[in-house]
Amino acid sequence: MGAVAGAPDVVLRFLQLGVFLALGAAAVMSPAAQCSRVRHYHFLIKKVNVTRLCRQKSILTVNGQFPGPTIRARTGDVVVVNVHNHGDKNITIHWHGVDQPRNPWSDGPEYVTQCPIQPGAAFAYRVILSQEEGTLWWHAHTGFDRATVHGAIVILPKHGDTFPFQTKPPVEEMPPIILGELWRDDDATQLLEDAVRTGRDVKPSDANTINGEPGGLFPCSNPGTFRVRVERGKTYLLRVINAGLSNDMFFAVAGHRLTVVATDARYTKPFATDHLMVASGQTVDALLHANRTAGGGGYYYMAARTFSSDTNIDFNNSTATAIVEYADATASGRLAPAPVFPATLPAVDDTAAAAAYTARLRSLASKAHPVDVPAHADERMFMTMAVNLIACAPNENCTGPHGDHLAATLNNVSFQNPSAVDILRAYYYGGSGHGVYDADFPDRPPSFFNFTDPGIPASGLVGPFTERGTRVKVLEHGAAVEVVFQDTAVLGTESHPMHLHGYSFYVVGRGLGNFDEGRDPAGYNLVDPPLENTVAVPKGGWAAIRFRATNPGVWFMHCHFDRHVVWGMDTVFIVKDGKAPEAKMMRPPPNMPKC
Ligand SMILES: *[C@@H]1O[C@H](CO)[C@@H](O)[C@H](O)[C@H]1NC(C)=O
Ligand SMILES: *[C@@H]1O[C@H](CO)[C@@H](O)[C@H](O)[C@H]1NC(C)=O
Ligand SMILES: *[C@@H]1O[C@H](CO)[C@@H](O)[C@H](O)[C@H]1NC(C)=O
Ligand SMILES: *[C@@H]1O[C@H](CO)[C@@H](O)[C@H](O)[C@H]1NC(C)=O
Ligand SMILES: *[C@@H]1O[C@H](CO)[C@@H](O)[C@H](O)[C@H]1NC(C)=O
Ligand SMILES: *[C@@H]1O[C@H](CO)[C@@H](O)[C@H](O)[C@H]1NC(C)=O
Ligand SMILES: *[C@@H]1O[C@H](CO)[C@@H](O)[C@H](O)[C@H]1NC(C)=O
Ligand SMILES: *[C@@H]1O[C@H](CO)[C@@H](O)[C@H](O)[C@H]1NC(C)=O
Ligand SMILES: [Cu+2]
Repeated sequence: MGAVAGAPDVVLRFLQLGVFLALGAAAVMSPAAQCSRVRHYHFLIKKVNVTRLCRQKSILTVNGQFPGPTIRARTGDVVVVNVHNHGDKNITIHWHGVDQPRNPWSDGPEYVTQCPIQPGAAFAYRVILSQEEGTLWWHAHTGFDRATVHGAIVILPKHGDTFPFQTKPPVEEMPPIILGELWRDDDATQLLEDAVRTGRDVKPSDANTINGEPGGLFPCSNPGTFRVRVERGKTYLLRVINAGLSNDMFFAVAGHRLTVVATDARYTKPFATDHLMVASGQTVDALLHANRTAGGGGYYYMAARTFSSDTNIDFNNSTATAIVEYADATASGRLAPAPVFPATLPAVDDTAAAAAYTARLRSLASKAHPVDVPAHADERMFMTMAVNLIACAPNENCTGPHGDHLAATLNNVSFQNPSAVDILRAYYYGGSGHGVYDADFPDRPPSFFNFTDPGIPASGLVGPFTERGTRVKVLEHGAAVEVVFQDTAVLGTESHPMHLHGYSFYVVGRGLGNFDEGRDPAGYNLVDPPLENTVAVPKGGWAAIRFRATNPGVWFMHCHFDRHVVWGMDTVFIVKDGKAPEAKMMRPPPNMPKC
């Protein structure tokens, strides 16, 4: 098979949707299952040259495509992706937001669930779609490789099922809209490696992108700038993915309100909004009703700009654009008028616009379909998040703040990846970890202070220094788990998008300042909280999540800003097997990459 390998997304982008719903190309009927299918894809990791921002550069891609190929499937399908590494470095792929029931073997984070696929080697991932429906994505889970190694996963309802939202006429699909970041001159992977070695911050990207292109507000914008043609009177389903490495992003379409219907591949109660705020790692499904009347030329920008929770942190203050073009627009080519820019796109530092959007996300709960949010928690964890320092060793040259190494922590532990063997293998074969990890990740921070007081760094009472460790948290099978993430001001407050592998979780509460254990739980939403895989914890605030630990395995949890990942704002949950055979981890596939 591998029909999709060659499917030129670039061409498909300009086609209307009938084609997109034609799932046949890559599908193979499994003899065992009538309703769900096994679909096969081939991913060839290779370098290609592209031109962006007036420069030619070599980038790592899947199948030579940037963004990479879209995986299309239906709820309940299994997608087998054969990854062949024809690049010149180690790589792994993660299926972001796919719960992978009982199957951590195919989850992807390097040295957490697998050893990387080395140059010349291959690995077949089994991506098991269970409850997910809507939009997810896949990306490299090694260093900064996901800057260019990423693509969409579109999960349609099962055959015969319909979307829970109704539109008249029926909704039309649009190609996925992937927000990303671009470095003009630098190799993103090299940038990160240099930053990690020297301890300094990573240079910010030179542009945000929509489907790999900065768009018309930049010099040398490519003819490849993403354009989508719409027909008046039709309603389109936009699938927006934030693949950015360090940016949360606002998104809006000029002249059109959007109706949000899902986030992180879980449906939401529909709501109309002038802008989205998509945190790094998150996805949003939204409807666009193409109802602009003639006049205005028929060209509208869709635009993405950074939402910066702390403008003291360096970022590129510019806006990526793509174009929505009405089929009956009055002129075309050189005569086409400049597209209208979305006046509703919030300013980069508009924290209120970000919070107002996020507060409206609610899952589809009703009497007939109550959500299964745990009413009580068996395990309660309170996790402080901080950017810290690690002292420079005598034999190192550190160019981070004060001549030390930048680091980041959860509960003052700066997570260190093992490098000789992965945690999953050590757990599965070794039981107690064989010295690869320690099962003592703390449930609480070592000290309590006024976490969000901006005076902390200067106070001298709380130092910025921390230590590394490979410390994991072991959970009993079936435990109801609550985690409260608390931002701190140790080296400055900032919003952090926290992502959990292996699970979606309910976001039951959020607030500004310090979490109050006595007062805040009373305000939790246990009725219709949104089900997400990535939660944007507000700058100088907290967010509370709940989930039931029914998926056995080894699951990474980390900030989705990639430099924070390598600095250590991570931990791992090991969820034990249950008693029943169907509550136990699957056996490893025979072809796991070796270290
Ligand atoms: C990319 O460009 C470089 C320099 O122009 C060239 O040496 C190399 O062969 C090109 N690579 C590919 C894959 O075309
Ligand atoms: C963004 O980065 C580009 C490339 O470095 C630079 O030319 C531009 O001035 C920057 N724009 C802003 C608004 O920061
Ligand atoms: C277009 O549709 C939106 C709802 O999606 C509605 O709010 C708006 O008033 C409509 N505009 C026109 C010009 O009909
Ligand atoms: C970003 O750019 C806009 C427009 O040039 C400007 O008004 C705004 O002050 C800038 N914000 C920051 C934080 O640099
Ligand atoms: C540190 O810097 C000095 C001077 O630039 C250089 O000679 C030395 O090799 C560097 N050491 C390391 C470990 O990079
Ligand atoms: C914590 O710090 C904030 C900001 O400085 C301050 O407003 C608040 O009163 C402090 N809380 C306590 C309990 O000291
Ligand atoms: C974090 O750990 C380091 C090293 O053990 C310690 O010196 C520091 O005081 C701790 N910081 C906090 C905020 O607890
Ligand atoms: C690639 O992976 C192998 C196996 O884990 C490891 O030994 C090697 O050091 C890695 N290479 C790099 C450049 O990290
Ligand atoms: Cu972070």
